Amino acid sequence: MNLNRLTVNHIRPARPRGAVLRRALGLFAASLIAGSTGAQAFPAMNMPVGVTVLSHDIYRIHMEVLWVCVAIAVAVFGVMIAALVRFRHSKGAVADTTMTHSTAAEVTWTIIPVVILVAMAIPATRTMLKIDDTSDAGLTIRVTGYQWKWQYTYLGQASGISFFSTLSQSSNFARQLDSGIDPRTVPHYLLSVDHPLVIPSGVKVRLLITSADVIHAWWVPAFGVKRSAIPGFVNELWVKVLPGHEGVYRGQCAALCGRDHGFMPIVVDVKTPADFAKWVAAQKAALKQASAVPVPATTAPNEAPVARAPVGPGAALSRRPLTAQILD
Ligand SMILES: [Cu+2]
Repeated sequence: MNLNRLTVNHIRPARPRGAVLRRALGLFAASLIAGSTGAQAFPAMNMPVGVTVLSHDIYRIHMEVLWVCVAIAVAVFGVMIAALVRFRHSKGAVADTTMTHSTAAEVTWTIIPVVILVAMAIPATRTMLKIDDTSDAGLTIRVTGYQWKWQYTYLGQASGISFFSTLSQSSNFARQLDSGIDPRTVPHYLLSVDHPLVIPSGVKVRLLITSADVIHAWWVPAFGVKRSAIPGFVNELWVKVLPGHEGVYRGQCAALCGRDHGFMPIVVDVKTPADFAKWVAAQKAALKQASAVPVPATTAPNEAPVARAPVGPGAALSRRPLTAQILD
């Protein structure tokens, strides 16, 4: 057998240089087009910035770490691709099978990652300490989770205001089996409540989170924070919505807490400090009026601290004002 002939017959004919270059340029152009589409879609794919001091801090760290990852990827893949191209077999490269150890290489690939990790850990630790620092709060509110609703009790300057926040009637009716109501016609389906939590913007609001039955979790994505509500424990959380971001923000219980876990949304109405002061005054006036009358009359949603009864099957049996329930 003529080995030389066999070898020659199995070698693929070399592609002309021009064809390879054209193909590489085509791939590069395609990646640029994909890149520009990706850049347009990036804000939608990326983590939301949120509206609080903490959410902005968290977003900043997220972006810093992302760019560190991009730089690492570019460096590692760049070296890898360069090595693949430069030392390819077709160019006659021969693998070095003698090198089994390099102290210099090991020191380098240990020190560089350590420096990168420490550089990322410093701002991350600073932000984590800031997240846990609930001192100097301008307003404190106790948040208690129940199966399946939230109770908000204001302390300090707004003390006396306390109400339950339960799934809105429109969502509750639509979610019943065979209700005949198309959920798509219900505004903010399963994300609306009768009495939202009301807080001022530009003020550090401390939330004391606990539970009266099982473990729940208070979570509003736009605030960048989440805390477990655990019976017998008080977890702290703080929120400072940046001025100019007043509005309604929605969240959900983030702990699987039982049958109606999906039906205890969180809605926060962020008002300017002036509007918040007006709201507090209105609530206190309503409280004063309610204390003068033995049985409080039902008032408009969002206006009076009269809680709704629990939501869910059997709710009709206990659909009475909060005051009446406490007196029972
Ligand atoms: Cu829950």
